Amino acid sequence: MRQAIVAANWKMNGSKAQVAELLSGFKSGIQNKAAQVVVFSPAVFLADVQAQLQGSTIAWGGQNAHTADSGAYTGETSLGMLKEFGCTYVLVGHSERRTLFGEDDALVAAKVKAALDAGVTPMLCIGETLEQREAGVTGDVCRRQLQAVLDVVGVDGFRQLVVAYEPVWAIGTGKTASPQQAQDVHAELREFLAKADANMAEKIQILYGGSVKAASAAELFAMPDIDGGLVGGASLLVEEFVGICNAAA
Ligand code: G2H
Repeated sequence: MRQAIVAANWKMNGSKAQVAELLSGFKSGIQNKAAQVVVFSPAVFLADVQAQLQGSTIAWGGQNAHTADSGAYTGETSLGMLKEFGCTYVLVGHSERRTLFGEDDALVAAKVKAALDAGVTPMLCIGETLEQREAGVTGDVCRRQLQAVLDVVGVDGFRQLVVAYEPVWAIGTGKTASPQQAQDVHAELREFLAKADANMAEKIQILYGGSVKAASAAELFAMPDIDGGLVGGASLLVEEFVGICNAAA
């Protein structure tokens, strides 16, 4: 039995006041004790997040981290810094990082390894573009993205990470993959991972991301291979995100 995870990815949104309002709403509204809730905050708000979530059941993390411990990397954040602010998770390989910031499979794999070495759980994001889906290569693209990480961190690494399948065409577009479309890919990914290790594949949490809303969450989460969600836009609205969290089994 895999524990559901529902994660908020605030992306580059929010203010100190909004962070306080969202977190207070999450803390009072989320009734679901079965799911692990995680908040991915912009780095500058992590001190606020830590102060407000410490002692609660909600975990938090950074949206990105550098592979190096420290050094001349202007604008970057290290895993040690994230840990100092209580982060237990880090997002790696989000499609916005891959597309807008040129992160390729090799860098994503290096970041996953650095996170594992630092004892921070990576949430590894993968997914195909619309062009790739229409060309019928969704499975190939996702398998390639997983294999690149598997080559570096191996089965043992995969025992300690979470995968988020986020079809790029569904991100922030309002187009959600249908529960069956998402389930088909999740099942395919688990099958692929089972070739490396059946036990790891059975246990690994694979979340769905891409315009998840309170109204669509229950149906998505009811699918056998969908273990929760990574939520962007709807995580900036208390009622929506609380509804999504409470829909997770
Ligand atoms: C996908 C998702 C969160 P949204 O990027 O990672 O965002 O729910 O806005 O599509």
